[in-house]
Amino acid sequence: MSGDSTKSLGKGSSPPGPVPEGVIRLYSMRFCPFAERTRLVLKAKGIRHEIININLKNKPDWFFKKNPLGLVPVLEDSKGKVVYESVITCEYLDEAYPGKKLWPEDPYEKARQKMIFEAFTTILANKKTTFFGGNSVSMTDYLIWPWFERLEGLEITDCVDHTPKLKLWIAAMKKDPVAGPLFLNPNDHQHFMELYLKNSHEACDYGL
Ligand SMILES: N[C@@H](CCC(=O)N[C@@H](CS)C(=O)NCC(=O)O)C(=O)O
Repeated sequence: MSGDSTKSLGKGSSPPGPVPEGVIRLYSMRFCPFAERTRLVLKAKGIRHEIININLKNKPDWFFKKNPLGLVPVLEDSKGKVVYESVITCEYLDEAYPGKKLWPEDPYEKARQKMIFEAFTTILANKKTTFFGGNSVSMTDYLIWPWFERLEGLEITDCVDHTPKLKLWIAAMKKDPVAGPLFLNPNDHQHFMELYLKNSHEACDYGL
């Protein structure tokens, strides 16, 4: 019932039971770039988690109790604490869990990376390191990556033809041990989008 590639729960489904102790639950959707941010951070930090996919074209009524906005991603822990909004979920996981810190501890360095995140396209031209936060992958990279991952599926890779630094960053992200394995086949993205735009109830489960 839980996992990256499980069928989504839709209208009429029973709400899942309580979250087991020591595990955090993510309500997600396989093709959602916002939820992918949270999945990247969960994996990068090695946090024990389970995933429940939601059929966003046929949402279960109980899902609105988790997030009144009806959007994924949503985190829920065994005490019933719920966190939604992708950037907030990522920051929460980074702060609440041990392991590699994806935002720098130093307040100024953290502010600097957040400025990069807010204005990454302009800053990119002056970037001297492989990743946005320096020479190793960090939160900024994970927050931005899901949109670049979708360029192939959207057949708009030529939009980075004139930005060689961005192309190098894309190549480096594909090799990242966290982002690389989550890379979704561009054809799957395309078929998902076609179905999603038709409001098909099958969209979120494309390929399963
Ligand atoms: N600002 C939200 C956006 C999340 C979002 O738009 N998620 C989409 C899926 S990619 C969603 O849940 N859509 C369902 C809907 O619009 O009803 C965040 O950053 O978490």
